[in-house]
Amino acid sequence: MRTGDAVVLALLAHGLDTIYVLPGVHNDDFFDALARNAARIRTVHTRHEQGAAYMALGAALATAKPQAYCVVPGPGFLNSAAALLTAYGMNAPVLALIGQIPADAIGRGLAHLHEIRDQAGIIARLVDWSARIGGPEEAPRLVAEAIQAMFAGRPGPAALECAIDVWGRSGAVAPQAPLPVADPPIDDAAVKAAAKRLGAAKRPLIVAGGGAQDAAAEVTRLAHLLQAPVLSYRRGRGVLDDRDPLSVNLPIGRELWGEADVVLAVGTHLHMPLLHWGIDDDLAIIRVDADPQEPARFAAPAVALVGAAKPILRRLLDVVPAHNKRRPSRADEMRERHATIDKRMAKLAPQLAYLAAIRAELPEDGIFVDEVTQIGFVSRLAFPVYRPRTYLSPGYQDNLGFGFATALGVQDARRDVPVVSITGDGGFLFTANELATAIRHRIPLTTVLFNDGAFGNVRRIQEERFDNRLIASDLANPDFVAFAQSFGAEACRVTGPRELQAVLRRVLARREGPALIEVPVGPMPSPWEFILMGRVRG
Ligand SMILES: Cc1ncc(C[n+]2csc(CCOP(=O)(O)OP(=O)(O)O)c2C)c(N)n1
Ligand SMILES: [Mg+2]
Repeated sequence: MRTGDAVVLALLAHGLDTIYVLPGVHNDDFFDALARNAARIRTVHTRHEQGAAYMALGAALATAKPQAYCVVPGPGFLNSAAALLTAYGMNAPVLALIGQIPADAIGRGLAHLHEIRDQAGIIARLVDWSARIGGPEEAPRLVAEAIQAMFAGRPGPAALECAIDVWGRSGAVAPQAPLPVADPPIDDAAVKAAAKRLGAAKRPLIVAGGGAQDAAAEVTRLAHLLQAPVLSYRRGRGVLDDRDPLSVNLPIGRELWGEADVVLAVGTHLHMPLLHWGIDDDLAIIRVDADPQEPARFAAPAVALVGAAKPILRRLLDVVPAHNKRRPSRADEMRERHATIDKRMAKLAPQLAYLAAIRAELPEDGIFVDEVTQIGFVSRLAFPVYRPRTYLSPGYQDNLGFGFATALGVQDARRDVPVVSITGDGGFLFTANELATAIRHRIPLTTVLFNDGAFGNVRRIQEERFDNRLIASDLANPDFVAFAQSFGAEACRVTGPRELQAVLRRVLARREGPALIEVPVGPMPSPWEFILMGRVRG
């Protein structure tokens, strides 16, 4: 069997049924294997490697399953790098298959097509696990090890290189079953210590991050048992249903952080609380994290529990009741806190009205894909999310251009539910070329583009902090409706939230192909006072 076929079979053996790609001569033999296996693995080709990698990222986020992309070496790999970096930051199981120059020329500087110095070294800085496939006999094991590594400890991307002359090489191939991923043993003494602290806590708070997405039921039960509010911001949204009064946003979470005696942090860097809000000796922090390095990175926690959140929280749920007392409901208190913050946040009315229009039409299991835009920033604080994995935000990379292409991957992998991508005029043109991909592969994504003719966020900062000295923040835009229509997409322009809602209703009911709704907007009120907030303790 040839190396390319061995890799395809190994992907199939791990449940992958789609690969996001941009072809080129280095990978021709692999693509021929994809062609000969087209009945079993779907090949989705994009118009830029960035798009392929973001689509794999979106598919991985939407499904919680491994997803793969394949690109040529050098420029192709570098074009995909922003998305690969984001996959790392989001702990997403993305497998990068990256071509290489002829095997015996690697590292010799002979000016081969797409040659790049130390590609393996660059890759190794971007992912935690990478290797080069040396021949067909190695392929099944390396794919299995890559995918095992993607789920072991802190999940994340992995990469495999393969040289141009290796993809087509033949050899004996033995099939390899997926390798198990063992959860680390749960530290029972630490569970007991955590349960005691939580049970005795007067003002407990739970902070849920992206690592809590697969433990929604457990977080919800703990929250109710402890009457502990659950703070989520970007990647933790949807872990607790926002219709539950215990679900709180960043400004309320900060108030509660200032008052808390015990915090249970699940699958989160705790970046905002630890770095901005402060800690002191009156606050005991319990960390649950898949990454053994994470809990003590900033300051040693009172208790650290290392492993996937779900089994650890299950064990905690077994033990907490013995140490807990019956607690009066905090629902009324939380409703009051919500009401107070909502009154302050009413100054964000323009963003809130558009978000309400989208929420009204996006079904409960529909998926909202965030982007670095005025509407996006407010969505993180105020877009109601009802289920895990239905609100996808780029996390700490917060990279412009994430939204549209990632959402295409989400909608491609979850064709059963509607997906809405929001974007600014700035972010959209990072990957707008992928409208061609959406048409070619009939991906029925709905995109709402808020056009203020500017890198609006940058522009407002220049107005407010730099005495209105505007630089590099105004944009010359195409006619977005004509632009989208020229690809064959459905497109229209709406004025105001009511019209947006009406059009969304029609578009989401049909979902035959990609649709773009342009919303011309003016400058929007700043959300930053609700995001970057000062110390409350320590
Ligand atoms: C990859 C990347 N480059 C640059 C930035 C800096 N940046 C943050 S917001 C922004 C402007 C966004 O403009 P637009 O998409 O139109 O959204 P708006 O703020 O106008 O709503 C820029 C350039 C970034 N976050 N990521
Ligand atoms: Mg803009």
